[in-house]
Amino acid sequence: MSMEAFLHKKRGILLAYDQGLEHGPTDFDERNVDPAFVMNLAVTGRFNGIVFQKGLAEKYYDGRLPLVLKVNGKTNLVKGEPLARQNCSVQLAAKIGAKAVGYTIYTGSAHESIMLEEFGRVQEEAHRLKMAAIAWVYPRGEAVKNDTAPEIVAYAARTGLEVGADAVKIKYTGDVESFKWAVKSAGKTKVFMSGGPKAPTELDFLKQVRGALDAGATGLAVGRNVWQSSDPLRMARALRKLVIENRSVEESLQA
Ligand code: FBP
Repeated sequence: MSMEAFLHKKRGILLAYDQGLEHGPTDFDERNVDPAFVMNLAVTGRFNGIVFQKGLAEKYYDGRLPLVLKVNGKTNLVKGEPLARQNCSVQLAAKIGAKAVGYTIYTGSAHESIMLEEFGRVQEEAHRLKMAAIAWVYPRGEAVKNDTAPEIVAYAARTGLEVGADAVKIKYTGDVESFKWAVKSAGKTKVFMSGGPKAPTELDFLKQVRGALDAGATGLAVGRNVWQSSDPLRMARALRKLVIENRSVEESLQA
């Protein structure tokens, strides 16, 4: 399946907003705790897609931009080897109007086989229903010492290709050269950089994104660095210039 619905000029920026489940409301403030605020931001900020869990999709998604429905997830209250099981059917995702399903696989976890098996079923069902399947591949658990080490990130990227993901969401390694190898390892599976916690400055974050793009990434899926910004629309504009219009970091920062 193609990621076409989420791309403009072959690039895409997804606004991720599943952190309420993954981290809890501690990520939020008075404004961005409201899913309606983020839904509007996704539209006015001209994102190429929004990522919701089922509950938010059912209550707040209004069809104004393409939806990625995340069909598994977990809280951060459970410690130990991570496992996130499916919590929404692919059929329901289709009914809500999603153009893709998202699923996190924690490779390296003692439970990775459960997620690999489940993703296999989710991917087949998604393709049967003409939706893309996006894998968040996050190496994690006791066996993974450094989840941004170049060989670990490249392994995550390759895992996305091997398991049939149309796009794989991975962390940035920190430099263009090593991320190039990750993108190459992903083959025809499109690479989206994962945003991560809010960077110290906008400049820092945009430099990371520029690096990922220069290495061949298709785009990014970002949450906190946008909706935790004091001016989320300004950040959205800068990201569009950088990612979609392929401008430099400096040009993108000029509002
Ligand atoms: P951010 O840009 O806020 O990091 O969002 C990307 C994302 O993958 C979310 O989809 C997800 O909720 C979160 O990161 C997972 O974060 P963690 O690394 O703590 O598991």
